[in-house]
Amino acid sequence: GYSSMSGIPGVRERTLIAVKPDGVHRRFVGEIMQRFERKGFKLVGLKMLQAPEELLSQHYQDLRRKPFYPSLLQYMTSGPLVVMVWEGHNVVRTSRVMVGDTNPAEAHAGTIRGDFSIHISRNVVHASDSVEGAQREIQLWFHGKELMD
Ligand code: IDP
Ligand code: MG
Repeated sequence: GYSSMSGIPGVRERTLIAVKPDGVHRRFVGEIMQRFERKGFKLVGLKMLQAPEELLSQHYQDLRRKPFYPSLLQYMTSGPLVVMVWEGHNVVRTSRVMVGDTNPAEAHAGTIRGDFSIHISRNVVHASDSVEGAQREIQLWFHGKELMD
């Protein structure tokens, strides 16, 4: 049965997906969640919040010296986020494929960014880019108790 899948290495992998303020404003929360559910991943954490700047500065710690960093923080604090943790086999890598290239102009049709965005500064969704990065981000955005087993 399905439960035996949890014995396969990597099957309990988790990633952080966030619908960014433009995605929430444009009513894409349901569409994005549906794509992950239909793909076969399991939702194990979910919250909606106005992100504190301090949290975002930790989330995007590697981008602090980029020229677009101030506008990125402005964008990410411009409205509420819907932050999720999804679990399943290879979820980190597969969700990056589902989300598409950072630059929507390069993102293929059929990906979230390819289908719903046109500019890198308003690219609708966040997805962790490595298993280690995902673990760091999940700890940043969720308490252990907020995640379902
Ligand atoms: P990712 O979201 O695909 O992982 P990162 O390089 O980690 O891409 O950048 C984080 C976010 O910063 C992007 O999703 C996008 O919102 C923003 N960003 C990245 N590069 C640029 C840029 O050149 N101009 C404006 N915003 C950018
Ligand atoms: Mg990134």
